[in-house]
Amino acid sequence: MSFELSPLPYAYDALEPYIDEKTMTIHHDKHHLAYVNNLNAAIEKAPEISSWSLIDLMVKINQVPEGVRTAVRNHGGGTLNHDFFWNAMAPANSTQLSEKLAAKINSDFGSMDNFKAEFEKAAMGRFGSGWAWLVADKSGKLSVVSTANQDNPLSEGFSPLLCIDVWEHAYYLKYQNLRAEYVKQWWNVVNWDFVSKNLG
Ligand code: MN3
Repeated sequence: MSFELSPLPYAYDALEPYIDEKTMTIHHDKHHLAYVNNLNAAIEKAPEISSWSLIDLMVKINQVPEGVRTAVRNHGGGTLNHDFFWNAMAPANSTQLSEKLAAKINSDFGSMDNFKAEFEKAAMGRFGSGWAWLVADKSGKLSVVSTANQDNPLSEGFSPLLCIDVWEHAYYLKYQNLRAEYVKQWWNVVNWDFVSKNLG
């Protein structure tokens, strides 16, 4: 079995003006595709994991054969993280937070503003390349974490609800060095239906 590049769930220009068409095109068609291809190349060398799902690969990363573990971590993470990221965005003002998620954010962060501030801090505080995430732990409690490179919180026992890619390739064409501005504008295209669904 080999993994395939999932199509974007909307048009390349659907997130304009917050995320531009050129960034989305290169990000999906070049960067995401490279992760998928490199993951498949790694798995070809380790047939014992050829039936594992992307989620299995991330949850059980420490059981992946050592010879391909770093490649699977980087490119399996890159494949899954981008699938998740595309689905975590939607055209501006087209989705809505569920009452259940709104209540959960209030109870675990104090308020929506506190949650957003904490999430932005994680996105800004990630030095170099990586991600910021809203996650649930095994007890269901929500928190914000950041991961380096293409690591996924599934490998740390968390369930992801939302993520933002803070690699420069996610924003540099439009925002250049202004990561804070990208993060601030990105809230306009968060897919709250998706985040609410991930709460379960
Ligand atoms: Mn990326």
